[in-house]
Amino acid sequence: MDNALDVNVRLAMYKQLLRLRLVEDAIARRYSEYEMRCPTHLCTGQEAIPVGVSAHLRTDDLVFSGHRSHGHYLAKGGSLKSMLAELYGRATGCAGGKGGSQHLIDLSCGFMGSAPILASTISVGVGAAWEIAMRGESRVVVVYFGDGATEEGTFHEAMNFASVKRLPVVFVCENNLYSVHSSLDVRQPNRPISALGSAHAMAASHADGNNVETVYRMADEAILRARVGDGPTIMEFTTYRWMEHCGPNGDIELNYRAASELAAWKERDPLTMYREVLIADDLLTPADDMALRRQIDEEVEEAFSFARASAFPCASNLMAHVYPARTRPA
Ligand SMILES: Cc1ncc(C[n+]2csc(CCOP(=O)(O)OP(=O)(O)O)c2C)c(N)n1
Repeated sequence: MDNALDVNVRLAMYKQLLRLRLVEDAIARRYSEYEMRCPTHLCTGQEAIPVGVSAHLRTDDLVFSGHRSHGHYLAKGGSLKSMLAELYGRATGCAGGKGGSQHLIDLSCGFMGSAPILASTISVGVGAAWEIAMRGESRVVVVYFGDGATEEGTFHEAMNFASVKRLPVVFVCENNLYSVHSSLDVRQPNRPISALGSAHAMAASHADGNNVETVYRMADEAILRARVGDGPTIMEFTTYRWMEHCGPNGDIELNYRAASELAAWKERDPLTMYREVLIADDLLTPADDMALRRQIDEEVEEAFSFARASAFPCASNLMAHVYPARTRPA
């Protein structure tokens, strides 16, 4: 291939894909022990999007997300130990054990927060981009959300404002075709979601979200555009969630989606497809792959041990970080 990506980038993206998959699989296995007590939305099957996007982000770039945020946090450089401790509700968690899976936040790596109120973080991300623009900085904001979030009014207000002010923000829609148990066809007319970005006069593109190199190339352009002050972009990636909407199980028995549809998407597994490409290109051997898996499994085990050995937050800290300290006028 003429314009093949750098070997180190490709291998790093494969490692990150594998890591996100093994983390989600391990959470699914451990969830039934009832020690993680927060609602948990796994991103299994959707990993290529945060991996391809984050490959272009600096630590001081900012990321906002919603309820399905594990991949977004880890790919941005978040600590696996802090994330798992958060899921276990421990004081060492990235939100001090008070947020759980849906409220990850870690300013040290530029992960500004996730919140499950659909689309709520889109407008907050646009606000952060406005500050960056006013300061004349070259930092970029990425906001991740699902197809369901585009049905909220705040999404449209945020898109309009970002466009009119030419803000350094990249909107990343992970279109996995479902909002809980409702398919896209019963919720939206037949048009690409990215067309909503075109209607707001911003750069807009739509592509396969299971091909990590496609995501990488599209994100490269969009993030550069934001960084040099050429305004916002919306990127819509089609993908598929393998697990139930919320929780560690499958949900095919609920009959809102066909087993054959899930099977067809599993044939297009972003991880397996990329492994095959790298093996065909002589960049990875099955033995390298096994060694990588062992290394990640060890990291995951260590992070679970850390989380489970950590203390719960003190009751006296309950109200800390809830509201800013009140200052009364004299
Ligand atoms: C304002 C608001 N309305 C409804 C909900 C309930 N809800 C939680 S997740 C979800 C579906 C989200 O679908 P999507 O945005 O496509 O993300 P996905 O779960 O597919 O990743 C809904 C409707 C909510 N959290 N917030």
